[in-house]
This record gives sequence, structure tokens and C-alpha cells, in this order.
Amino acid sequence: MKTFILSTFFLLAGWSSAYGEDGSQLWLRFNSINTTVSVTGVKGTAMTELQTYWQGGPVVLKRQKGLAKDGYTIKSQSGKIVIAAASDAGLLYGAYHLLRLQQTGQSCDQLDISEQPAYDLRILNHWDNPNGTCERGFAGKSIFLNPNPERMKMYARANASVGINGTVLNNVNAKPEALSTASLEKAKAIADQLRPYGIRVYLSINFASPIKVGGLETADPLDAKVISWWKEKVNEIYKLIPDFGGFLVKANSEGEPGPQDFGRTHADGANMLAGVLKPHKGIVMWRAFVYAPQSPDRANQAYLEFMPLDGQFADNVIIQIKNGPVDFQPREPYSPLFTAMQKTQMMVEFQLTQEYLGAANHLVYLAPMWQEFFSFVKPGSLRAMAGVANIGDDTNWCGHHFAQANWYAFGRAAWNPALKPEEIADEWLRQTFSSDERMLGPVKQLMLDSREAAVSYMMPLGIHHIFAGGHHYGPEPWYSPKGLRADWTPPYYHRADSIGMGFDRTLTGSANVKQYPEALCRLYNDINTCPENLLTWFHHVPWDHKMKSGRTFWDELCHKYDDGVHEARHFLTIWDAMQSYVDQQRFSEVQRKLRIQARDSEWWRDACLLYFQTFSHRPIPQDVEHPVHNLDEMMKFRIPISMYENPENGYNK
Ligand code: GCW
Repeated sequence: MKTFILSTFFLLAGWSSAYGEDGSQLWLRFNSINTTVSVTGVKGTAMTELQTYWQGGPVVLKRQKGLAKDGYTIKSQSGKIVIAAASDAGLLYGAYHLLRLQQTGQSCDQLDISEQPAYDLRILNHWDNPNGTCERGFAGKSIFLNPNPERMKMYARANASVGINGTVLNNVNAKPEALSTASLEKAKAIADQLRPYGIRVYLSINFASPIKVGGLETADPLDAKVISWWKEKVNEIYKLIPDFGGFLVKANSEGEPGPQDFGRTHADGANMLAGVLKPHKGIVMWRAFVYAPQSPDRANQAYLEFMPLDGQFADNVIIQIKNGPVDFQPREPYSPLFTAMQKTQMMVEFQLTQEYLGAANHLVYLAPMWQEFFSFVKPGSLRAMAGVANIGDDTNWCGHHFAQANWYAFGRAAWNPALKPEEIADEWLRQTFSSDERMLGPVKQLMLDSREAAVSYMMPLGIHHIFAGGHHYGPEPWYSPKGLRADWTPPYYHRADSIGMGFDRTLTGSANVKQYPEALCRLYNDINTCPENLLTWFHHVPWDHKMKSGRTFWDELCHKYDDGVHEARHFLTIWDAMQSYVDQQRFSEVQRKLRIQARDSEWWRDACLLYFQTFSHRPIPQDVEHPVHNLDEMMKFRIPISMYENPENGYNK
């Protein structure tokens, strides 16, 4: 009885800042359940959600032909709110839109809304392994290991509430057993749970599956036996999961098998699978993340392998390209394939999990990075958007409460890439924390500044991939163990020497600039016009090169790193002042993380400046805070992998 009274009290009181919250409710922190509002019309998940959480006037859900797939309208009509859509999914998105208006405190009196998504396919990629580890995951184990029905439901609702309609259940480094009958049955169980929320499941496949699972001698995509093995496998999948979405494939990349092992091309491999999936309306998402140890410039490789195949891919193949040409670095130029390929369907892959951005310890809001990408790549030139999930079985799902914002923002941006990062942050904060302006203003600004700050304290001015070997958490610009392939070591990227630092990708260097449209090629090729935030990406910059600020490059570098540290500290100061507007539990958990971030930022600055100083031989300017660590100590220190992620993952690069 006592528990009942207490919990009723909490429900009535709503989520007051006096009580702890654990983040498990994400942005769906509705404080009333089973309202008595009339919701009539089409029955289904949209109706259930509204009946449970909507507190406004009567709602009618109706089907309407002629609206775009997944699109909806919401209109106020004679005292009622009418949500119309062509499909159940559209109605559900409309229902969540209405709930979002409620949760963000907007008026629902005179509604006249019409929405349709920019992309049909808005998809999460989980890098989850069969043993429950998540590659580059920082939020616990895989949620799919022992799917808990309540968690699955929450996962489905969270995705649907931001328009995500697909999920790849397993790692692109796919174990062949992903296609065993036992795992397919598991995938079916998950698909059944997600279907009512308009979410389809997809699988990553290992290209050598016909050998490893099927016992064949080859996986040559042109071999008749191989093709019929795939046909049978795909039939088996569709019997279990009739609306199965298709395959995601990492082939001939980082040691994964692929068509090139049999003298065939990416197009041969992708088209074979596409042919098998086609009768079931399935698709192939074929990744362009390829690079080779012998390549003089890793950034050139995807273009070199894929451009000759432009126009050769089947119509149900989409080439999935990471936003940048190297990896998910804090800042990269966009991958030149996006503007070069003209006759191929493409989708962008963003990384929500912060492999290269401080794992689940740093607050880095990613929407500004995606906005930057879309300022170069026209959203309309893409077919779809994929995000590498940052989700695990941690109570708060993402390890850091603010990492939830990246999951949220991904869905919103895949629905509408023109949404501004500040609008998305505003919505998310209001729903996840509160609409109190005293919190909203400063914390929104913090979020918006966070990515640039991380770039400053980690890798300003175009520096990239100077991460600690293996887990990529902290700085190790010196990391270069004997025998390790060069492109898995930072010196390959920073190339610091007595003259300067940076990777010469100009026409007289690796000629990477040539892969960009002519105007950009010219801009990037000239050290005096190249944007300074990409300077060492494209140029080997002399230490004394004069920057726009009037400083030398070396002095500018010192200032950038130091600015980053000051910003990270400032984030902590901002948050510390938020205690009265945020519940105690999340307040302290975020505070703890921001302290780590501030300390890590010093470590980044000190390690990088002291190390690069061994090449520049120049003093750290007087108006910059001087390092508090010693280089030799930092160089001796190996960051224990177990501090940041599951040690079972065991990376070597
Ligand atoms: O950035 C690298 C990661 C690998 C990852 C790979 C990829 C799944 O370090 O862990 O493997 O990218 O995207 O395939």
C-alpha cells in the first residue's frame, strides 16, 4: 500500500528536480499514463501511444491516400486534432510529433502541420557482436544479447519517436554465425518486437559465409553454387522475417573477406547479393570504407576503388560512405566520393558512438558536425542516412546522459537534414531535462560549442588520427610500434618534422585534392586559401607559416589547444551552476563526466604540444597556459583499455 501511495505521489508530482532520474526514459519522460482523452480512428501503435500519454483534446487518426510514404498531416479541425497519413508508420510519426509538442510546451490549438521525411531509410547500425560486446561501444553490453521486452519496447519507441525506421542488428565486422539458423531466429524475435513501431531489421553479413556457414569451397560471387546458397539463405530469412530489410556489407576492408578475394569487384559482390534480395524487395548497403596498407594516402583509397564502378551497381544497392575519407575523425573534409559519383545511389554513415570523441566520457553534441557535412554535400544527392549506434545496456542507454542527444539528433536529422543543430538541441533538452530558460540557454550553448571545443583540444587545424593505438581514447601522437602497418600509426597522418607538420595532399603531394570538384580543389590546394580548420589535413605546414591571426602556425597551434582546454573547463562551470534546475542524479553523473573531460583536455593539450615541440623547437607562447604534465611520463603511460570499453574487443589498430 505504502509503495502504491508513494508511486502515485511521484506520478502526480511529475518528475521533480528533487528526485533522481536515471536517464532510462530518454527523452520520453511522460508524466502521466492512461489519460482519458478520446483518441479515435485507426487502431494501432499510434493510438496506444496517444491514449497512454496525450493530455490534450480529442484526436482522430485517419488514413489518407496521396500523402508521401511515412509523411503525415496534423490539423486542428472543429475542436479535434486530426492526424492523417498513408500508413501506420506515418500515423505513428504524427502521434509522436504531437507528443513532442506537448513535451516541449508548445501550443496545440491551431495546428496545421505537414511533414515528410527527406529519406525513406533512416537507419541505425549496431556494431554488436554475438558474444554481447559492442565494437566501439561505451554503454555496456549489446541490448540484443538477451533482449528484454521492456527495454526493446523502449528502444522501439525512442527510435520511432524520432523517425528511425531501420536497424542493423550486428557488427559490420560480421561473424559468419550471424546467418546461422539460431541467430536468424533471434533476429526474428527482435523483428517481431520492433515491427509495431515501423522498424525493420537488417543484418550485416560476412562475405565468406558460403564457405564458413555453408561449407562451400568458395564465396566467389559469380559461382552458381554460391549464388544458390545465398538464395536459399535469403529465402530462409524472409520466411522468418517477411519484411526483412536487407544486408549491410563490409567487404575487403580491414581484413574482412570480399569479392576481391576471388578476383571480382565490389560491384560483382554487391550486385550478386542485390539480385538475390530483389524478389523480396530487400536492399544491399555496401560500405565504401576501404584502405590498403600499401596505399600512399589512405584518404585516396575509396575513390580509387569505387569511382571506376560508378554506374555499375544494381538499383537496390546503396553505397554507404563514411562522412569523411579517412575515418570518423573530430574534423575531416567530406568524403570526395559524395560529389564525384554521379550514377550510384549513396548514403552517408555517421558515427554516433564517440570512438574518436572521448567515448562516453566527453560531452560532444554531433549535430553541428553533420550540418557542416551537409553544407558541402547536398542532402538530395543521398538516398539514406545511417548512424553507428551509441546504445548499450547501461541504464541510461548511452553511457553519458548527453550522448542520448546524438541518438535523438540523428533521427531528427535523417528526417530533416535542414533542421538546425540548435533547434534539435532545444527540443531534446526540453524533453530530456526541462524547459526552464535558466537551464536551456546556457546548456544549449554548451552543446553547440562542444564539438568545436573537442576539435580544439584534440586535433585543431586539420590534425587527424593521432589517437592512442587500439582504443582511440587519448592522445598518442608518438604511437608507432615496430612492425605495425604505417597507416595504423599517428606519424603517418601528422608527419611532423623540423620543417612543419601535416599531410601534403596537394597536387604535388598525394593529389587527394584532385578528388574534389575543381573550385574546392583549387581552394584546398593553396596553403593561403585552404580553410585553416583543414590546414594540416591538406598541407605540410611550416612552423613559421603566417596564419590569419598574424601568429605563426606553431603559436596558433598552441593557442588552439589551450582554447580547447579553457572551453572544456568552462563547460564544467556552466554545468555546476545548473544544480537547481536538474535532478540530483543526472546532475552529478554529468558533472563527473565533465570533470573527466576537462582533465582529459589538459592531457591532450600537454601531450600534443610537448610532443610536437620536439619537432618545432619553438617555445610555447607566454600567453598560453603551460603544460603541467611531463612528456616522458605521458609517453610511458599506456591508457588501460578496460577504463573505456570492454577489453574483450581487443583491437590492434
Ligand atoms: O574506425 C574504424 C574502427 C573499427 C570499425 C571500422 C569500420 C567496425 O576503429 O572498429 O570496425 O572503423 O567502420 O569498419
